[in-house]
Amino acid sequence: MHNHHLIRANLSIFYLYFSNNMDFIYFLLLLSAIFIVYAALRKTHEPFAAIPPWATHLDDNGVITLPNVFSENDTKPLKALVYNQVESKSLRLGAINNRSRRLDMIVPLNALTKSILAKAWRSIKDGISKYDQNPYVIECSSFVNMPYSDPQTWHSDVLPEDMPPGTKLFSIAILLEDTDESMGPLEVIPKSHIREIHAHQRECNPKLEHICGYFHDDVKYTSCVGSLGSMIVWDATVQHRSGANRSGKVRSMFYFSILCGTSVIPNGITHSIEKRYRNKPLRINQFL
Ligand SMILES: O=C(O)CCC(=O)C(=O)O
Repeated sequence: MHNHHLIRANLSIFYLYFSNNMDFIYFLLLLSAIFIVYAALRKTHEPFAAIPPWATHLDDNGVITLPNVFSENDTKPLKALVYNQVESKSLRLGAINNRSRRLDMIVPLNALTKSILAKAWRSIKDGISKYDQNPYVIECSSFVNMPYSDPQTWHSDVLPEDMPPGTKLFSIAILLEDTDESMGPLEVIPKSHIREIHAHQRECNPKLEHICGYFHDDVKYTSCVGSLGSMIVWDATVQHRSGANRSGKVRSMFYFSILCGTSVIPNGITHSIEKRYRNKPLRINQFL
C-alpha cells in the first residue's frame, strides 16, 4: 500500500469517529488552545532575536571588524570634527597621549556624533542587547596616530577581574580613512579576554614605554584593517595595542564605549568623554 492510501484510510477512520458527535468540535478547540499557549510560551522565552554570527565571533575572540557600516558621507564630517578639535578652545585630551605621536582627543557629543552613535548602535544592537538593552555611553573620543608613531605595549583597558559578572564594556571605533597594516592599525590578541596568554605579558620598563611594543611581537595577533567607514567592536578586557605606523599617513578613528549591565565605571578605563557626562552618563537609546 502506498503512503497516500494509508493517509487517506486513516483520515476516513478519523472522520467516521468524530463526525457524529460534538467531540470533534471539542477536539479542534483543544488543539487551538494548545497551539495558542505554545505560541505565547515561545514568545515569552525568546526575548531576543537569534544571535548574529558576528556577535558570536566577538564573544569568542574579543574583537570583530564590520566592514562598510558607514559611508563617506558619514565619515567626512566626522573626520573634520575630529581634526577640528586640534584648534578647538574646548580641546580636552584623554589619558592615552604620549611622546609616541598619538592623541586621544575627546570629541563633543553633538548632533553629528549622536547620529553616528545611533547608527552604530542600530547596527550592533541585535548582538549586544543580550548584555544590556540600553547601555551607558561612557566614552566619546578619537585616536589619532601620527605617521611613524611607535606601537603601544599590549594592554587591556580593563582587567577581566574588574568587570563584575554579568557586565561588559565594549569600545566601538569607526575608521576615518582606508587603513592597512603599514598604518599601525589597532592590533588585538584574539581570545585574550577569556584565556591567559603569558607571552606578551612581560613588564615594560617605563622608561621604554613608548618603544616597548617593538619587542612584543612574539604573539599571534589580528590587525583590524579595513576601508573607511568600517566599524571595529572590541571587548575592553581583550589585550590590544595601537600598532607601529610605518606609513607616512595619519591613521584616525572615532570611538565610543558602551557599558553593559552596570552604571559603575570600571577601574582602568580612561573615561574619555566630555566632563559633564562623566557623573551623569547617558544611555544609548536616547540617541535613537
Ligand atoms: O590606537 C588604537 O587603535 C587603539 C588604542 C587603544 O585602544 C588604547 O590605547 O587603549
